Amino acid sequence: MSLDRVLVIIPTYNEAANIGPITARLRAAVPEAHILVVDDNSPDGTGQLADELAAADPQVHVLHRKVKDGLGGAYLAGFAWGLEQGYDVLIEHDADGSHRPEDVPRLLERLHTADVVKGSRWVPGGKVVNWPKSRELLSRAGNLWVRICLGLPVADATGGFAAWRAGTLRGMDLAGVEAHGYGFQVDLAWRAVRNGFTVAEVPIEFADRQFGDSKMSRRIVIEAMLLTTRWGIAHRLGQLKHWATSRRNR
Ligand SMILES: Nc1nc2c(ncn2[C@@H]2O[C@H](COP(=O)(O)OP(=O)(O)O)[C@@H](O)[C@H]2O)c(=O)[nH]1
Ligand SMILES: [Mg+2]
Repeated sequence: MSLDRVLVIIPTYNEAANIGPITARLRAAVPEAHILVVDDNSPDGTGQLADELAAADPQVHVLHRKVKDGLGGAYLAGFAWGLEQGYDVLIEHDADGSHRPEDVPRLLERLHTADVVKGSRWVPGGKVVNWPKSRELLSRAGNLWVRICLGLPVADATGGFAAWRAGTLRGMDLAGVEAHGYGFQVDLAWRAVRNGFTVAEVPIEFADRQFGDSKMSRRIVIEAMLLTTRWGIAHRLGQLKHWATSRRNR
């Protein structure tokens, strides 16, 4: 299967200081890739800046959404657009510089022998730079909870840097995705694993944003925790039922 046609999707909400530099870095790091900015009508004019970038470069595209509707919704809209356009690979990439465009070629290389590749802060070689200790703790605790609930073989399930084969996304019922925030990343990884796809991780260096504000909120964290817990209870009950049935039939 060809992995030649690559689309990097960048969700944006108030990233006016970041969208130009990140687009330029991506174009330099992966010249063959196309870029899709999915902007939720940012009050700071990010959408207009993206339009200007697109007007100057046929490999840059923009999807405008009317209202801020979460990172999950933005990615689902971007995936739908990219799959319809026939891209082979769809990449999730933040606008704020936390993900390094220069790491994209390593994700793409690894994708030759995996169904999805996540950039991971929590595998050997991965690291975070300048991140507040509180954010690091939250990420580590969140990933531990994901592991306890779901037993996912993924160290950084909440991370938002990933390369998906189009066929993987097509094979995991995206219409059923429930989460909007970080839970969205867990939802996707969990869906991929349940559908029998192999999830690989490559180490990345994750740096805190220099410009603009994080959109993380208490609501996003609580959503992720509640959803993971609910999926975990269903998953563990299923395992218990399976174990009881196989014992009875022994
Ligand atoms: N379109 C869209 N993008 C969003 C939304 N929320 C966050 N983003 C983008 O998603 C990426 C990650 O968000 P960020 O605030 O950096 O989260 P953090 O890195 O966890 O603090 C950035 O590119 C944001 O601009 C949203 O509601 N809509
Ligand atoms: Mg960020």
